[in-house]
Amino acid sequence: METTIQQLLAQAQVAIEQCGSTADLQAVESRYLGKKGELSLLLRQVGSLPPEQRPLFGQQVNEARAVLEQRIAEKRHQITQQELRQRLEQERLDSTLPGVPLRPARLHPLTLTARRVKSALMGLGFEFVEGYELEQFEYNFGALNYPPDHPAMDAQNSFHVADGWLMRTQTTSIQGRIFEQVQRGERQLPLRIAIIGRCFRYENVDATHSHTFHQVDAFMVDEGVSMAHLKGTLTQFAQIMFGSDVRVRFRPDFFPFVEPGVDFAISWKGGWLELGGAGLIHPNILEHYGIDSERYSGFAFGLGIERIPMLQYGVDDLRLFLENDLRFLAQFPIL
Ligand code: FA5
Repeated sequence: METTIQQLLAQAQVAIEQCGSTADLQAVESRYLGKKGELSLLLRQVGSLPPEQRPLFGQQVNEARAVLEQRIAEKRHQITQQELRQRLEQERLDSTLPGVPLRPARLHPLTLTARRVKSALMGLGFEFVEGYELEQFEYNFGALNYPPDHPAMDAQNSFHVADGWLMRTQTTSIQGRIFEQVQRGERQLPLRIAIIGRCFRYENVDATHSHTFHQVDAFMVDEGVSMAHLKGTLTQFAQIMFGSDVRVRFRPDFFPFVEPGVDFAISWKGGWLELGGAGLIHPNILEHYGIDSERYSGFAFGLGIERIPMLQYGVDDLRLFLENDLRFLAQFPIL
């Protein structure tokens, strides 16, 4: 019997030694030490021994079990260490690989321009307000003294969205909303209001026209406001934006909401460059909102934002500002 125990022990130790994984070891453990394992079977034979041999036999089997348990524990520790080393080796991160370069973030040139325009006009005392891109026909045209079916509206072909609603074609559409606030007593005269925002026109896209573009509009209403104030303000504005030696030129033009109406240009590289439209707010509009046009008058001007960086950076196609090609955008200063 003793030899059987010794044989079994030797056999089990060889099996343990040969294990290459924790799964192998698990199998060997249950084969020798499990409830129905070899050692348990051996122990069951105790009944067939003469009584005086039984205690010794039991003791030997238990000793063998203790030896195997210890051996298995050692082997398990050895295998898990080995498996861990293997995984660490396989999953090793190669920190010498070059990373993906990060571009420094920068603002879009139109955003930069809009911020400059805003700070220039705020410096001249204008308050900035927000308007609506989806606007009522009434504010975009009607409130601005366009007679019904007047051809001036054709110059601003519109995206009509629903009956009475369109995508605003000009930021001048804010005027009626502000005058209503005056009428309701929510705002007091005098006014110095400005707005920057997207405008939309249904027109053929080319190097200087897009279906979507940006405008800035500014207007002032007070006692005794004249073309002199308009010219002074526009000259100051143009000098802040383009340089202190820039001059402003007016030429007669027609917009239903101003009288007189002009287009204005700035002196640029020996010539004149047209920037936008302007004039004195039509008395009809002031009267329509209950503002006494004998006592109060106002000026208004509006221009396209895209024009400004086009001039400044010598960009000859406005579409480049709207396509978001990083090769183009990355050429502008970060701030
Ligand atoms: C107006 O929109 C008037 N609201 C301007 C105004 C305001 C006049 C206040 C008088 C008093 P106009 O349609 O000319 O006017 O447009 C003004 C500027 O917007 C143009 O000079 C141009 O710079 C820009 N603009 C107009 N249409 C487009 C377009 N399709 N794409 C890009 N810029 C445009």
